Amino acid sequence: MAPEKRSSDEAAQEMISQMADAGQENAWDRFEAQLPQCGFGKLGVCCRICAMGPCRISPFGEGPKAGVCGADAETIAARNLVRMIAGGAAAHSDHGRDVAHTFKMAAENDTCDYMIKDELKLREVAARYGISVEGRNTKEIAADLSDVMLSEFGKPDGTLISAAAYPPPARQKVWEEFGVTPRSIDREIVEIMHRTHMGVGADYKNIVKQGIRASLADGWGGSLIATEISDILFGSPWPIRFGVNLGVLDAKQVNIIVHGHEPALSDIIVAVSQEPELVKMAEDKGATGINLSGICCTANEILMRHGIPVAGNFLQQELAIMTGVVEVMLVDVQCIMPALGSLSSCFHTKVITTSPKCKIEGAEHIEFHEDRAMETAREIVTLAIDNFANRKGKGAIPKATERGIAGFTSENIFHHLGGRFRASYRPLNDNIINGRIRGAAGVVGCNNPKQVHDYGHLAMIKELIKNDILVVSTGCSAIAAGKAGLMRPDAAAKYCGPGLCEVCETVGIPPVLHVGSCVDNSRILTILSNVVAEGGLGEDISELPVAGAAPEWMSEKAVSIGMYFVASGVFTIIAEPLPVLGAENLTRYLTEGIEKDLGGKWAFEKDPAKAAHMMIEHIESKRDALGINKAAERKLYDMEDRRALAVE
Ligand code: SF4
Ligand code: MSK
Repeated sequence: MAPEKRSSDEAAQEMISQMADAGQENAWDRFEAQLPQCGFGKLGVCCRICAMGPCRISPFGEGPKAGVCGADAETIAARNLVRMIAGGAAAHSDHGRDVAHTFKMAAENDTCDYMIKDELKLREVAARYGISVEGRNTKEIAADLSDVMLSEFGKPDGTLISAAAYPPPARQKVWEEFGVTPRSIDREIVEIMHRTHMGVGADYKNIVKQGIRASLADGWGGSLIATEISDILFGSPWPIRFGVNLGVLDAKQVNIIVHGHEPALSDIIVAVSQEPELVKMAEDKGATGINLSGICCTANEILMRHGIPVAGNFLQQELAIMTGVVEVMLVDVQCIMPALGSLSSCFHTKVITTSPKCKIEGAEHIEFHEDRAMETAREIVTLAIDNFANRKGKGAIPKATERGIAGFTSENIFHHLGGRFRASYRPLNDNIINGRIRGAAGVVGCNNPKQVHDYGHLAMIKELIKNDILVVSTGCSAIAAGKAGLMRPDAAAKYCGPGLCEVCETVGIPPVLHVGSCVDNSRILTILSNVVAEGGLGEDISELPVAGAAPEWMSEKAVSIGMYFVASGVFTIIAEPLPVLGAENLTRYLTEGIEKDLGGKWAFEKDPAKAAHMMIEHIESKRDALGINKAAERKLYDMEDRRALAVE
């Protein structure tokens, strides 16, 4: 297949051609080799939960209507769906737990390689978690906060503190009445596995209900903990310039790419790769320096805090190795293709796994432990420097790079909208109410070879900003937007409708705001809560003129994210349908009925422009309901009116 049919990114197209010329296989080739993919799996009606199966239900009238145990299509598809949520919520939340352990170590140990970088945020978050902050020092507060947060994963009673501390009260009431207020994080995930075990739940709505509760434990629990602690420990992001795409690699330098999700090691690698002794060592080997860049969400973590360039998003991981100039690709957890192990054996590139949770055939393993973080980071950087001499040939780096601004958070975005002296959400709410900004959309998520790489993100985002919808973005979607120049402030004049353009140009922000990694979708939840709290746009998130989308999703984490947005009251649209279409009632519930229970619902639409218009239609319907679509009448004052207004 022609490279343009695989990716809309020129740098990616160039490397895809090179892989084809070199006879190297990539994700697109492997996808094609899988076709046609299993129809039962796609429709969600294949069950292999017990050894009486695997069972499958034919959705076309012929064939069995139930598995050996009697489970029908609705039960099977619901069980499969919520098990995806369990996988996604587990990944995010385990990430949160790991950062919480590092935080605890920093709080309790004076000689630790980590220290608390944002004391103000520590105090704010601690207060939200009910920890007294008055007259106490940083270490004491941090020690208490880390204990309380760690106990949120497995506490036996009660509900999550954050579920009562962050969302609007009206949202909390919806969850309480529907019975989905999340309890402890691990408990909700475990309960999914129990409820979907052979011979337990067989009522699809009741099965989905537990999926909803676990997704809320992810978004408002595990992911939120990951974001809050990362800000406290590694520093809260601030708007920062960055370079993006494969062209950020530099043939003259030692190239190290970090890839995966967790910031604990990569944040230390940033510091270590700038140490003069190591830079000197690289120069002694003939390099001009050490060039650090990232892929996927580890990239987003160190981009947001240090401005480290981003080499690419999910579907570019193999392409980066193909350039032949990567000395080390350092991976932690999640979204790392097993294919990297065998691909790297054709190059001098060393793929290094660092987590005991993620070992890959063909990769070297250097286990990372937070208590010897600097030491491990130096070992890895030295290994990359030594590997520079093993490079074969000049390599082939595509020229394409773009620049943009990232580093927006729920705390800092609106300092920009409000200006230095009016830091509040008021200007955002006012601009939505007066219609300059029609609403906001979160466009997030992965790449998927079923869609042309990046095209879904870009076509959707461009359609939204053209219609005066402000876009916030995370994960690989944010990287796609950055590569296309949508995170440059001058993108406003080029792509936006007049209202959004005016706001962006006045404040100096791009129309697409990079708010971080996958766990940082929790920042979007916090932004929505803050907009409600500011007033004038209803009492609940479900009343806001907002929508969410994942136009190229592929991972289980995206299902959990989508479900926690729906359960928070947000209309959420994805391209590849959830694997539930073989279960008619379940599909109808997720795309219609669930709205009555929770205020949000799912929609599936592969055409990104069409999907954007469904979001716009939804946003306009929310504006109508809020009564802010009535054009304000302009009163033209004559002299008589002016005299009447004059103060006596
Ligand atoms: Fe088949 Fe039921 Fe076992 Fe699933 S749980 S594999 S439907 S017998
Ligand atoms: S990295 S989950 S491919 S967004 Fe967070 Fe990208 Fe999706 Fe992984």
